[in-house]
Amino acid sequence: MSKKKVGFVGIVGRPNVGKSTLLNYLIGEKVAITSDKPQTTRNQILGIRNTDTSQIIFVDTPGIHKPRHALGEYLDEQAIGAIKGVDLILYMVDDVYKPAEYHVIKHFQNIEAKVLLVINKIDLLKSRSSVDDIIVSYLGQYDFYGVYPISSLEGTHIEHLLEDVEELLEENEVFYPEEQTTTQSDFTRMSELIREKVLYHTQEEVPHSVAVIVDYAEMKDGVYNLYASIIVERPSQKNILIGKGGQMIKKIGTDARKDINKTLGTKVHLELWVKVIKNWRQKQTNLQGLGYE
Ligand SMILES: Nc1nc2c(ncn2[C@@H]2O[C@H](COP(=O)(O)OP(=O)(O)OP(=O)(O)O)[C@@H](O)[C@H]2O)c(=O)[nH]1
Ligand SMILES: [Mg+2]
Repeated sequence: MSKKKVGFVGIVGRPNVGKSTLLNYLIGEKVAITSDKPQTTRNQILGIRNTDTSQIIFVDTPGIHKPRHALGEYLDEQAIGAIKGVDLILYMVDDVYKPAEYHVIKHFQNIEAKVLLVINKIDLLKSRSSVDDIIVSYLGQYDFYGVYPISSLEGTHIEHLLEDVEELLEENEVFYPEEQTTTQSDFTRMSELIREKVLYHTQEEVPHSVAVIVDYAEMKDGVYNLYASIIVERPSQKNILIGKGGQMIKKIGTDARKDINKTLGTKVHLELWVKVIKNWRQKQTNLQGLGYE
């Protein structure tokens, strides 16, 4: 097997800066779900990008924040674990330096991997000077290898970032078959797509209180039958998710089915149940079995 530039590249930063949007752009498909609400990503998600000259494994991570419950602690552990385990780090921000960024930057001490500062969402900035303001605000915070203003949504300046990433990786045998784009199981991907629709359709505490598990799936007469549970923390949240006359759960199901159909390339029949596990996010023991272990 021929050697290529190969390595693991972590995408880390505060919640909602656009890490998963970048991952999806780099891989060319929806590997990770995204939303306008913070703490969307809950596990490390590997996206594999193959080119003629490289195999780069991007590791998307949960946004680093101050945890308020066992799930929050789990999220930070996932992100910090990635910082310690990768060959290169993309540290993503979308605004000028604020003290909360220190909770990310402090984990860059005593690591060997180079850290590239990626300034995302430049499509939202009004003028060139605001990028400069962001760059200046990060001066002295850490010895970054380079600074890369990009837009993950529009794909702006990402080629330049990729050139430098490839340059910095070492030659090696590839880790994964070239057609593989992620290491997530189909069940995980499908439950995540369902959770994405919950995030899209609900507000305030509800999106954060939701976990999704696939209970059962089978292929029958060319149709993929999928049975999944949406777990919430309180009966009132269950009522919101079901909605008046079942309207909300129907909307979530219809949207999820379309995405799952696109991912699997087969007809899908989806049935959703809503269940309450009281305050599941608070307890370590409840996280296990819901995909967070
Ligand atoms: N305008 C604009 N919006 C963006 C860009 N990148 C991401 N977004 C939006 O920012 C929001 C957050 O994006 P995500 O990719 O889910 O952010 P994240 O950093 O993965 O968030 P967590 O998983 O919660 O840590 C979504 O509404 C995205 O559409 C960008 O370059 N420009
Ligand atoms: Mg994310």
